[in-house]
Amino acid sequence: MLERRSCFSRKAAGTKVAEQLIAANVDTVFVVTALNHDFSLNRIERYLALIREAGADAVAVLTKADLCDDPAAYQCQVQALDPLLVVETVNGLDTASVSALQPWCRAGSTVALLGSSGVGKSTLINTLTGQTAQLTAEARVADDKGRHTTTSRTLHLMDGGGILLDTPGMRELQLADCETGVQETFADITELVKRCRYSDCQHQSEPGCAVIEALQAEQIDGRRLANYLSLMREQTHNTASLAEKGPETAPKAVITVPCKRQRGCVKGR
Ligand SMILES: Nc1nc2c(ncn2[C@@H]2O[C@H](COP(=O)(O)OP(=O)(O)OP(=O)(O)O)[C@@H](O)[C@H]2O)c(=O)[nH]1
Ligand SMILES: [Mg+2]
Ligand SMILES: [Zn+2]
Repeated sequence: MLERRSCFSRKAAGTKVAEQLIAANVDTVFVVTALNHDFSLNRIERYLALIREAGADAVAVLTKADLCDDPAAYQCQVQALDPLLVVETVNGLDTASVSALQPWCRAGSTVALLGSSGVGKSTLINTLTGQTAQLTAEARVADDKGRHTTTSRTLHLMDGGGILLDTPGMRELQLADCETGVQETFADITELVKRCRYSDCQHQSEPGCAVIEALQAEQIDGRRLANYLSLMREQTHNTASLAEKGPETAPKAVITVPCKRQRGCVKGR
């Protein structure tokens, strides 16, 4: 068995307290979002936190550009989350459009596609591999929600040697043990937090809170701050629940994960 370089997990869906592995040894994750009702900056930030924690690179892939009136406006909104994030806007059904994603799919690279049901993950796999191995199905007309067509994770080899991992659309992606990932995703807010007067500041109404000052000065966005606070609370809560459950019930496979971000660092999970 190969040593894991990167590892994705989430808190298992529902009320169950357990960590669920999603994928390992992934180099890049395409965060697939459709330019329709599915579009959510909060959800993209949630995925980015998970990916940064796992030590993989993220590419935001905005699909269904052909059905959207103003794809560039959405692209700007996603780019504003992080100036260094690669954001690609594509028509997943069109080979020329999807070729923008080829640089991440080189020989020896593994790319996982994550995103809600119906956003076009399997469609991208089919177009990138030039095959029709993956079943796809139309989303509901009323709200663009997918039909959970893909039900298992599968690997697909590209002619050039890249490997693509198709995954079922996730209904729920709860973060656990993801503090560093959240901090990296919200690097602007993390910098402000360091300047708060009290080290245990909750950024609600404390005096000398640099975060609230920045919000009032309109240097940070209210939506982004609310999502940061909510993801931090969620991951702290889930991490505590998993720890309470004890190591004997945790899946054996996730006990130690070598962390790619810092060579030689072994992150206990
Ligand atoms: N017009 C257009 N349709 C697309 C695009 N990408 C995907 N679709 C269509 O959207 C529907 C859903 O695509 P899928 O590839 O099945 O979505 P998925 O993300 O794999 O969904 P699950 O397997 O349920 O998680 C299909 O009818 C696709 O043909 C796109 O960029 N443009
Ligand atoms: Mg699918
Ligand atoms: Zn504060």
